[in-house]
Order: sequence, then C-alpha cells, then structure tokens
Amino acid sequence: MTNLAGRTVVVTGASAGIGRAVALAFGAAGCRLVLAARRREKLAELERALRERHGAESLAIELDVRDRGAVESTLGALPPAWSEVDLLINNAGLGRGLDKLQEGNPDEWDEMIDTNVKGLLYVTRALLPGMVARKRGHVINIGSVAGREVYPGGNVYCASKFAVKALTRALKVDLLGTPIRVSTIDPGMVETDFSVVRFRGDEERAAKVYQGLKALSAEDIADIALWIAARPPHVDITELVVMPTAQATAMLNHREP
Ligand code: NDP
Ligand code: 8X3
Repeated sequence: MTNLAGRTVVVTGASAGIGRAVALAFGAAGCRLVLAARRREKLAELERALRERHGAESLAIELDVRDRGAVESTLGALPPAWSEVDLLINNAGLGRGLDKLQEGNPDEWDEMIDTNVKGLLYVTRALLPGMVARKRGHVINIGSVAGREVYPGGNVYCASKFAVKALTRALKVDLLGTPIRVSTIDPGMVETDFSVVRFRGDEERAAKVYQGLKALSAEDIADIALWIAARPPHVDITELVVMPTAQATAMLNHREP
C-alpha cells in the first residue's frame, strides 16, 4: 500500500454520506482535506471531527458545484498551501424522484444534470490542469450501477451516471501519456441520505429502499476509495462495481421479511 500521509485531497459533497466518510477515511490515513459542499455547518462539524479524531488539517469551502464561476474562483484558485491537489474525489451528486420520463419534472432533470454531470466537469476542469502540470494526481469519480443499467423511473439520474462513466473513460483516454490516474467507483445501494433527498424528505419512503437487506455503508465506499488511491502509481483501477451481497442488479435484490 502506498503511504498517503501528507497528500492533499479534494472531496466534493463532503457534508454527508459517502463524501463525509471518504473525508474521514483519508483524514485517518494522514491526508489534508479540502471539503466542498453547500451546507457550511455540516462542513464545520466535519472539520472538528477530522481534527479531534485524526489530527487532520482541512479547508472547508461552501460551494455549489453547479455554479461554474464559484467553482473557478474557489477550487480553481485555492490558497497556495492547498493548491497542489493530489487527489480529487468527485462525489457531489443526487437523484430526484422516480417518475416516468413522460411525467418527469424538467426542473429536477436540470438539477441532476447540472450537479452530477456539469458540476463534475467544472470541478475537474478547475483542478486537473495543475495535476497534469505537476505530473502527479488521481481523479476518483463516484458513479453508480445506475450508470451501467437503467431501471424504471431512473431515466435522467441513470443518464447522468452513464455520463459519469463516459467521462471517466474519456478522461482515461485524454490523460494517456501523463501519470494521472482516473477511476470510477460504481456502487449499488448505499444507505445514506440519498433516498431521503431523492424523495424530498419522505423518510418513510426512503427507509423502504433499504428495508430487509443489508445495504452498503458510506464507510464501505470510503474504504474502497482509500484502497484505489493507495495502489502503486502504475496501477489504475479504472472501474470498480460494488453491490451489497443481497443485490444482484439495479432492480434485483433479496430481502428478508
Ligand atoms: P447524500 O445525500 O448523503 O450526500 C450527497 C452529498 O452531495 C452531500 O454532501 C451534498 O452536500 C452534496 N451535494 C449535492 N448537491 C451538491 C451541489 N450542488 N454542490 C455541492 N455539493 C452537493 O448521498 P450519497 O452520499 O449517497 O451520494 C454521494 C454520491 O454517491 C452521489 O454522486 C450519488 O449519486 C452517488 N451514489 C450513491 C448511492 C447510494 O445508494 N447512496 C449509490 C451509487 C452512487 P450539500 O447538500 O451540503 O451541498
Ligand atoms: C444510487 C443507487 O440504484 O438508486 O446511485 O440508482 S440507485
């Protein structure tokens, strides 16, 4: 395992779920964290946890990744002590609803595409040139099984995650000849706030998604991200699919009563 101590890691969507767990895992491994998300108070709490649990340094940035200007003026112009980014974890993302496409809400489509696809592009565009110039870096995208198969009502969310897969593959091609690594982690069900957000705060409906099976945890994904980052420099885990043992496809799972 490569020792990651001292590496500077940017995590988008660090305020909750997978992003928060990833930040804590890399903090425990001795990394310095740039934490980006919209909810400032959640980031402040994470900064405290990083410091108290792991003695980890961090820089919190209140950021909406959909705001191209804000991405450029924050992540694109990090203070000198933070500007040599070694690892970018493009995690910020969301699903909205499970309506049939013909009944879908275009505002929700915009939100998913602007966050999951355009936000990821803006952030990558802001940080990747520095990695290429320094000949050092790694981009890990959080895709989904929804980027590999479509399911009823998944339409635009799935399209956004298919786009993440296409962009990961495109980056791999465009970065060929540089030492920069590119990976996507494509999870099945992970129990986070994802479904609460998808169903706009309907906790009961969200809980049903994970009822009767042991879903993945955010920490499971963080553990995988850490493992991918710690491979030797000549090893690039390009695509990693992970599901709960009780899930076979996006639609097929086994639930105990
Ligand atoms: P959560 O809802 O728990 O966390 C989502 C994170 O994304 C939050 O920190 C949120 O922060 C951030 N975020 C959302 N929109 C924006 C925005 N416009 N700008 C900045 N940050 C934003 O969900 P998960 O942790 O589960 O989701 C993380 C990623 O994992 C997503 O890309 C999701 O698609 C993917 N994924 C999730 C799976 C699951 O089953 N949970 C499975 C496969 C993939 P804030 O609101 O503070 O801005
Ligand atoms: C989130 C998992 O199966 O709801 O990407 O699309 S799923």
